[in-house]
Amino acid sequence: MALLSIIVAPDKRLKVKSTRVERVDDDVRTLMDDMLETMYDAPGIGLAAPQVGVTKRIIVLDLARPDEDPQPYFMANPEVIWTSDETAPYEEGCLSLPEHYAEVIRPVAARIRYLDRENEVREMDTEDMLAKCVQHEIDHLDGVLFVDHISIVKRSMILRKLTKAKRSDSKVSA
Ligand code: GNR
Ligand code: NI
Repeated sequence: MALLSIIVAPDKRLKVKSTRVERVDDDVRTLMDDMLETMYDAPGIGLAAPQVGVTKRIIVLDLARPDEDPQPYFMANPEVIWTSDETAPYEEGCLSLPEHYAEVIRPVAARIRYLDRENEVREMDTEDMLAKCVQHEIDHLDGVLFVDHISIVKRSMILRKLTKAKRSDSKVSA
């Protein structure tokens, strides 16, 4: 197991469309395990491979609370195959947009098809926070961040602050 470093926006690597995995083999499983460890360490409730510099369609999730048993999901090539007509706002955060939050409107329920850790095709019905999180992770695989769903004014403000933070970080470490 290894901790991977998480890419922070603005960064071109977060805008790339990731490619499908052919099959979930040992290499993909190792990446999934490292991503899960990185996500727990952050901590976060989801992580997509492009956030750790790998442009493959792989995500991990675990929405269990700290006092509950872990409940990790490993997904390759996840696809949204149905969404509810009903939408609702939900306050989203992102490990690639640290310390910034905004309300994003998405469907409240979604059916997802994916390959699991054993390379088996599965379908899962999600709702509420899980549905929001899966849609957020699949967006990453298409180079989309939650700020791409909010007003350009709010998006520009968040990205400007992150650009400034990067500049002052590099001054400290230089
Ligand atoms: O840890 C995370 N929390 C979160 C909260 C609301 C909606 C989505 C998320 S996902 C985020 C981790 C992350 O950046 N995944 O890509
Ligand atoms: Ni994210």
